Amino acid sequence: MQKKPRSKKNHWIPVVAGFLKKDGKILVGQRPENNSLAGQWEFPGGKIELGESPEQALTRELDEELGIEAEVGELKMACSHTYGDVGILILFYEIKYWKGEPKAKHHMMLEWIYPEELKLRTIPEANRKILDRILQALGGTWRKSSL
Ligand code: DGT
Repeated sequence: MQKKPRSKKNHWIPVVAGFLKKDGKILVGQRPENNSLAGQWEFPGGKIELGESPEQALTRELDEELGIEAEVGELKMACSHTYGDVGILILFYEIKYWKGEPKAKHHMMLEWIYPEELKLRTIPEANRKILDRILQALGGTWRKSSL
């Protein structure tokens, strides 16, 4: 039987992102200009490259984007989303420990914000639609903000 040609549509890209916490706040970065979703606030991370495990990919991304040596913790949640023809599968990991101070090597700006503040920011649709779950995943030990 002849194999169907592979459609270029709906290919899926695996992405990893990290929840870095400090003093009840979470680290977010503003996506750079000349990039997809420019200006939107995201969790640091990026695409998994061929041959990498998700943990290796996130360790590399956090080094490239923030200049830190991170220990990738627990997988907190996963979600999928499609932007037009492209699908992304995002794995969100907790990052409890790292060496170095995060610097904006890739983002326009980095900010530590109370999780609730995510509601007021422009964030990727992939994250917006699961914001309740994200806030829940970030919950528990978080200090309540006044927002
Ligand atoms: P590159 O090398 O320019 O393709 O960039 P990478 O590998 O740093 O990856 P990036 O950040 O452009 O791709 C991640 C994709 O996942 C992008 O379509 C945006 C989407 N995304 C949705 N929510 C998030 C999030 O919270 N963090 C990150 N990093 N990406 C997110």
